Amino acid sequence: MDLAEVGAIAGGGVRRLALTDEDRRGRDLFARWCREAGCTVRYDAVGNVFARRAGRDGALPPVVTGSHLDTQPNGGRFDGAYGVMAGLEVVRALNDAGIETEAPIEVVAWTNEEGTRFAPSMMGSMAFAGLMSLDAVLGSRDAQGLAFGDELARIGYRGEGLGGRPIGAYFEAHIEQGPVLEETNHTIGVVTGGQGQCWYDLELAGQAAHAGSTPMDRRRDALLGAARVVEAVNRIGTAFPPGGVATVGHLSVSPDSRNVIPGRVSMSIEIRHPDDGRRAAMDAAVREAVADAAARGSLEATLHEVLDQPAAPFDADCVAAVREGARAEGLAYLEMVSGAAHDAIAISRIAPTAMVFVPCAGGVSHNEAESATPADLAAGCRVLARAMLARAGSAVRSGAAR
Ligand code: HGY
Ligand code: MN
Ligand code: MN
Repeated sequence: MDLAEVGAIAGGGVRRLALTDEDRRGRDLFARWCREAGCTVRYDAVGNVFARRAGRDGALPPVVTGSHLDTQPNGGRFDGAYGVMAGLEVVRALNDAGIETEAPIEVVAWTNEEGTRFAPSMMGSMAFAGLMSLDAVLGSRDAQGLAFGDELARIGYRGEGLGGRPIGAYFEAHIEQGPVLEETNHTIGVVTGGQGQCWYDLELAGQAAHAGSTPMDRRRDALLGAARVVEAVNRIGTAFPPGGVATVGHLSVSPDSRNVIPGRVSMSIEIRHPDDGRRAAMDAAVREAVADAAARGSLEATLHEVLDQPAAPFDADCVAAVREGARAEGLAYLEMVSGAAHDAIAISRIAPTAMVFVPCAGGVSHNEAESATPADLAAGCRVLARAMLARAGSAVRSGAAR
């Protein structure tokens, strides 16, 4: 809740867009708390922040946990922040219990998971995993044309080095951001993997013209074409059950004047599906719908694929560690694939990975009203701690408080 004060907005939400001053303040607060908990803190070439708690054998690959501190423009207090705070809480609990682990523990805050200011999402974790080049990350620009690298330097988090080191296991705690756990009365989601997704930027170009004097059959209306694409994307999202979803979340019109026929539209399209074959069929359907809308409206369409991310099955042993943790805590749990994307999906390409979900009210997220109960959040944190200790190996320091 103290972290949620950083970038707090009306409606109980948080706005900490990646690499803004609010993001910097959230990072600074997290780093301070980690140092106070005895961790060493460093950050890499794309600003991923790693807080390291020494283990008995520093040569062992660390067991890592974390998530992200950046949010959507209308973000909630828990998306990302929960996983980072849960990791910090595990460190604090180990300190209080006098538990020393064999392998080091690291808590990470990945840069720009949301991809809302700088697209695509999960840039920090993808760069760490070697799935996106450092140049591509540093060179990406926001809607104002500001470069990622300059903004990262401006907030003081442009460090050295990037990835290239082994991770023993990665666990991420996160709110489900969907309705399943709450509706089925389960406290813990044992996440077995993440669905695949494609992100696109679409530019539709027609002709700006006078709204009053241009006959209806002489128009090349870019917004009419965009409306047809929005309708088609929604239809495609419902045509590939179970699991398919498709969304247009961003759309801007030019010249955006009430008495000018829109000459240009730029818009986002995203599709997701747990099965890569079905997602490929959705991709083909999107391309066909765009071509149809362009032909019908005599428009030029430029479709640019921003992200093509396959489905990611998680590591069976790590999933088992989460499942055993839920059982040991006597918590009702449900095995599920994540609908939302997470840094764990990128990290699962290079390290054994699993996630712990807890319910959120009404399944609502990416919304100021996002909320979760302290009891559920604490339960998820205990399951996270058990899963991490199962992989890190632990011993109570002699003479320490039990
Ligand atoms: O888009 C996602 O799934 C994530 O919340 N950034
Ligand atoms: Mn998230
Ligand atoms: Mn999110």
